[in-house]
Amino acid sequence: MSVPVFAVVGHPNKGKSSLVATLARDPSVGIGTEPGTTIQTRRFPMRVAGETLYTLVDTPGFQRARSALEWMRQNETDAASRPSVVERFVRLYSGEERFRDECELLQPIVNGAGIIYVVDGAAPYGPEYDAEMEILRWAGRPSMAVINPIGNPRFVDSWENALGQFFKVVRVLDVMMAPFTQQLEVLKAFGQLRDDWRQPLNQAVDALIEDRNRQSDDAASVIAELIAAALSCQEIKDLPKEADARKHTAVLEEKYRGRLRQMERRARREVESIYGHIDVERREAEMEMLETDLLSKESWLAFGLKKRDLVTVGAVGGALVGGVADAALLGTSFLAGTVLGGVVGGALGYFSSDRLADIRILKQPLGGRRLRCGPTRNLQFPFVLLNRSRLHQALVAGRTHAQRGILDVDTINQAAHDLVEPLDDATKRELARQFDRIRRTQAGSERRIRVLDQLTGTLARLLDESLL
Ligand SMILES: Nc1nc2c(ncn2[C@@H]2O[C@H](COP(=O)(O)OP(=O)(O)O)[C@@H](O)[C@H]2O)c(=O)[nH]1
Ligand SMILES: [Mg+2]
Repeated sequence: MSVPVFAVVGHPNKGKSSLVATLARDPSVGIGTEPGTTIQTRRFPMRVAGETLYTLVDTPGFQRARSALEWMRQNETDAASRPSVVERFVRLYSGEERFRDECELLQPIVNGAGIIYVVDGAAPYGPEYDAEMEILRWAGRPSMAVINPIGNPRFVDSWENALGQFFKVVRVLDVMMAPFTQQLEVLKAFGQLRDDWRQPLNQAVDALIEDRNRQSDDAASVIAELIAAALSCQEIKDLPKEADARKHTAVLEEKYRGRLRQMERRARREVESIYGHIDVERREAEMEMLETDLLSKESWLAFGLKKRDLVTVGAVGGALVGGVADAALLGTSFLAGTVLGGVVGGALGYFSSDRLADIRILKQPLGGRRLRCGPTRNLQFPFVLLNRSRLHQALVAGRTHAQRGILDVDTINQAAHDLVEPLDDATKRELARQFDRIRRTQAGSERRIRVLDQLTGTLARLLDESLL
């Protein structure tokens, strides 16, 4: 079965390269504000699991469409000969400066590629485009048009009328921002251009959906690991007997937060690479914000969590009570700890704790003392971390490879409502149970692996819901 090949052509600076980057998921496609960024034709195969689903050919824009068409008109004998006139044109002028860009962009079409003609729906239609469309019609290949509304859709209607006369299929697609489902629609439309492309493009759509699901499963697994690691995270400092513990707490706490920050950053990188976004520059409110998040009602509301959820969360199957009992046990008899930060005032402290983690001073068997920061017992913490991760994942999954700017991840300023659905009560309870189990299992243990699997499953479901 032949792999469909499409040449993406049009006027300079209309988003041809952006369309190629989006549909071939390729960040290496050159996109520029200056016309003339694309000088040479280049093929970009869309591969999933090593198999090429289709190939897009990026091309330079038309420069001298009118003179080119004039030459073709002079050399035509009858309508049936038009494709061969275009071929002759390319053969004749290849390597010459005058029609360099025309030859570059027509070559793949002469070689058999289908045509995708890109126009800008924010700029008015004008007769200078007629020559371009006429040449493409002469080439006699299956073709469709894409109207890319760069910034605004003001002229989309008039474009639709004009393009409808030259192209059987016309679609509006914001090539830089197009959501996944719209990309699939356009691929299906490509399939209508030629009978023997229908099946490969339907298969391509299936493969892309499957790949998308795999990506969200992988992202779920990364986020589950992040939450587990963050819940287990602790920072320890051993001190000689005479040392003043209070002098070390600030440093220890900062180290602890630094570790959490690093974990989150690493997980974000991993999620980005799952979606093929490597080396994305990120603007984010990091863990400092996380603590603000923990304290701020706004962030709770933004994520659809309410103060009363703490009670729901805390009441899960006696989980919290169990947790507190453990701590009390460790604190008094086993490690003879005291607590700075005033949280171990009993169970109530845990319900209302706004702190990320506390520092404990533990007596060592051979004299000296051990300072320990974390693991956190804050109940909001895993939820806030989860929602930060969901927001980031949604932004990354929704980012096309034509977008080259900074990825702006800011939990509170973003319209988090729109991107991540609030958790329903059943899911909150399920998550609370799983978080609690994580707190009670050792990293690397069989039980931890089982809980991680369950949490990954819950998260995969959550991420899938936001997929389409
Ligand atoms: N805002 C916005 N900018 C776009 C869109 N498509 C293209 N651009 C910008 O327009 C410029 C030209 O895009 P490019 O894809 O290189 O156009 P080409 O010359 O036709 O290949 C770049 O600065 C793009 O970022 C779009 O859909 N929205
Ligand atoms: Mg280009």
